Amino acid sequence: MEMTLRWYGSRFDTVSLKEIRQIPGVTGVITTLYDTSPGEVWSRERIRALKREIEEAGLHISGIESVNVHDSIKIGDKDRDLYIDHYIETLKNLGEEDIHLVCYNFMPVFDWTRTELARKRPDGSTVLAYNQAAVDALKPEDMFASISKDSNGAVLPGWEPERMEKIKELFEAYKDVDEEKLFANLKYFLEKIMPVCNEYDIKMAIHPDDPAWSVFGLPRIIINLPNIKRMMSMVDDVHNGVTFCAGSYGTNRANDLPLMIRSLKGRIHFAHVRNLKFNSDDDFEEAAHLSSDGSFDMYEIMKALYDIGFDGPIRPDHGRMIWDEVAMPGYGLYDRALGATYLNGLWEAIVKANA
Ligand SMILES: [Mn+2]
Repeated sequence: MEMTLRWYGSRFDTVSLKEIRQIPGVTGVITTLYDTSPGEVWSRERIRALKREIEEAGLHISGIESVNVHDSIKIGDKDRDLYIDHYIETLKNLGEEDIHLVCYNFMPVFDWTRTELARKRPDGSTVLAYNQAAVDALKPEDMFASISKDSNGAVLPGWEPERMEKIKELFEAYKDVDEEKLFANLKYFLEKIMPVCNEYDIKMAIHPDDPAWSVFGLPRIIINLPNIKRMMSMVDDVHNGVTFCAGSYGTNRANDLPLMIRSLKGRIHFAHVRNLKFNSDDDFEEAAHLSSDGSFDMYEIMKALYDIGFDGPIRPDHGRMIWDEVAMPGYGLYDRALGATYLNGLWEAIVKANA
């Protein structure tokens, strides 16, 4: 595996490449062109400039998170072929620049959903949290307003204000899209992009829905092992794989994370590893990466990745806000650096114990 950190680009991220370069064991970044909209073609010039900036800092691009999928593709409306063509063009340009991993998601309307961005934990750190009763009490159009006040001024991925302004229209556009339709639209998309993925050896790694169940009555399909297996078998190509996000699949306590990892051997192209602390089945908060701070056994998760021979990029995921850092919620430097170091320590111990 290669340890990486997510980076939103110098215009958007409070963390610098220099700081990332100084986290022991972190050699790559997972990045994006954060100011592009879903459906826009990424130019080779911009990809090359991003690549150069990262390489000049002594790092490299380990993958893209994300190239977002336009709503027309998820809805399956009349414009989808146009946006799929744009997506293919972007993949081609990434491939030409020697980039071979793309994370994306297929969640309708909302990206990840949380009800609090700064819940205080006993140690005084603040974390993202989710409470089902709080979601049930909200209208979807109020969701954005309810969390944006805690965003430290950052634009949250998937929660861009211009997108949220159109939320009622988006709900209307998705009204006939059920789980079966969403699966069919995902299949259509994957079949169209697989040729370019094969040509340039680009591994597509779908990110799970977070939380891993339906929110506001919208269909959610990338939520558990049977659904992932269905997704992989409906377009059976090694380039059609997954981002194994422990914190997202782990929101549903019925998901056995190490077992899922072992069942997905060869198709996990990217891993997000983080911990959650459950207060009940319907209320969880993001914890430090350390096993004892949350509800997951992080050793077992890393051991499962080791056992399947995982050799892709891995990254610590959302961190707590600690030491008075002000950053995009979940994406400060300090706690993610601690997370990377802890995960590297687990990995070293596993490698040596199995030598
Ligand atoms: Mn994730």
